[in-house]
Amino acid sequence: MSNTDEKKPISERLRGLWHMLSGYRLLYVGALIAVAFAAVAKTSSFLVLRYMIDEVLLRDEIGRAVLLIALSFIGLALIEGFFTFLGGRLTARTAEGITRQLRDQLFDHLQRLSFSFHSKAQTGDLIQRVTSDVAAIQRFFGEQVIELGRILLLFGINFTALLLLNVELALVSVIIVPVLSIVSFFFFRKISQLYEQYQEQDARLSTVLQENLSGVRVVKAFARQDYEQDKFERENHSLFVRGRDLLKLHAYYWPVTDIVANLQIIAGFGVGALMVINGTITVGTYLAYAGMIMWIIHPMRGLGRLIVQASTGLVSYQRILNILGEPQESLTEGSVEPQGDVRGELVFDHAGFEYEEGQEVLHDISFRVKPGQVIALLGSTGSGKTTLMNLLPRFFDYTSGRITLDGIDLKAYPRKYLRRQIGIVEQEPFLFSRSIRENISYGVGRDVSEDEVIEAAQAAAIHDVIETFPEGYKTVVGERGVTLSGGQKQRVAVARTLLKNPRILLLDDATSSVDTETEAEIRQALDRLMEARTTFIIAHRIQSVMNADLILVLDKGRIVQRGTHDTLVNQPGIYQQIYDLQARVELELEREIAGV
Ligand code: DUT
Ligand code: MG
Repeated sequence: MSNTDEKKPISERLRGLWHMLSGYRLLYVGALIAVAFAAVAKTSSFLVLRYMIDEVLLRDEIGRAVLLIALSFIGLALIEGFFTFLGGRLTARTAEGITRQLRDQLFDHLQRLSFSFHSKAQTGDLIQRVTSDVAAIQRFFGEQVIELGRILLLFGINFTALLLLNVELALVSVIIVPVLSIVSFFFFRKISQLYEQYQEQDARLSTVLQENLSGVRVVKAFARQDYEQDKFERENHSLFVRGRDLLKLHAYYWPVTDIVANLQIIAGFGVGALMVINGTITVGTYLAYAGMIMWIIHPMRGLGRLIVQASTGLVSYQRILNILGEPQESLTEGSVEPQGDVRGELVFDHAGFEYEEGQEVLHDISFRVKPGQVIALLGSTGSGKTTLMNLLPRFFDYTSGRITLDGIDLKAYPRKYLRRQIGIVEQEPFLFSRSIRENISYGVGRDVSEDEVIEAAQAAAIHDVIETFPEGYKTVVGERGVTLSGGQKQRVAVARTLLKNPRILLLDDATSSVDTETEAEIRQALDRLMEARTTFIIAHRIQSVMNADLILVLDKGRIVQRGTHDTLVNQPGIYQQIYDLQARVELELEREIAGV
């Protein structure tokens, strides 16, 4: 995702974060107000303290006043406690709410990103952004911002109160603030940087883990556990180093600021004591000042700490923003508003396609398909068969020439409409860890009855297999349920497509992982499926393609031969070679079986 990892200036990120609060702003402002009340209550208790000492104790007017003062102390403590509690509740509500909102938004966005984004993005990295980066945002709003508000308020209120008591004292007690600010700023920049590296490394580790788990069969098959373990340990160690560096920096920061802050407090106490001796201030003022200076300096120390912590939130926000900034592919946009179903007439007119600019993988593809015809694509691996098919549902858009469907440019159709009209049985079908029934009825877009599901499964020659499972159609696939073989998965995928009943059918090697006998069964199902539908079929066995209306032989992204089986067999070229090869193998097999 490095291509999009540009950085927005901090002011813009802050504005973005403010925007993120939408829907919760009132609640959040309420939280801040509550925190302000709590801070005012705290400062007031220092003023009550001063009043008590100067006006009551020193003047021997005890009695009723003491009771009042005691009551006001208790009252202020209660008020502070209540508002602190209220502030906490409101903050938690906001933080939970916006992180839920953010996670939804991210998931939604990820669902709508293009094929090309997902084929390049690393799953582990994406998962990390939806989980750990969102958690950092949650801390940002749930703890850091509110704490920041509290600290600023405490500072502002106490400083104002001090100014009212004695201007000189007030100024003395903030003399250190510029120094603390500079130190904090320096650490803030450094820590942001380190944290960013930490998060990147964390993402790398997730990717290694995720890839390793997804590819666990390959790892085992090649006995590469040691290699993978080394790789993981290397990345893990690197994460450790970064985490350690981060902590080290924190470890420098705290003592430095602690020392500076404590010096300030001692100096403040000293100056205040001198003023009492000189008679500039009263003892009550001094005691109130002693309490308040704590609430001026501690916030300043905390401020640095918080700004540093909040910088992690800003980094995470940037990482999330980079995903949200990826263009979505519109599902509904299109210059035509098609009604009903397509007929399925396709024209490729010198069409070409490139995944990366300047590297064309399909060149000059021209052919016509009438509605209901069957087109077979044949060619060696990497020749562009899947790529050609992927142009039809607009997983990718062709980059040169033209493709029309029913006479209208393919790019004019909304993707959602096209994808409803087109059914795909993929090369490696994916099943969700849900029940078989749900997998078959996935994406049909309407309620389907049990009978329909069974009918589709029967047609796809998988019904009998499902019946043998302990819970039949309710059996959950994968992880906690049964594991299906490659061929069984393909047949479930065929059933799913049958049920969807699309006008155009794309079969990408739909029978690659089944034996010849099952293939014959599936082919019957497919033949039924192909009736009256425009069908593209990719297959490696001549038998699967020989009945096609048009066979296209691809080589390195070009059509090198075209025609029906009868013409192609009699033409020197790739098709004839494949045919000869397969016919010979079959003949030999027959001979062997016959025992000749
Ligand atoms: N290619 C990419 N990016 C992709 C997919 C494929 O650059 O996301 C390249 C790889 C290959 C060419 O495009 O050089 C055609 O790939 P395709 O998957 O279309 O080949 P195929 O004919 O379907 O091969 P196979 O029979 O192995 O499925
Ligand atoms: Mg392919």
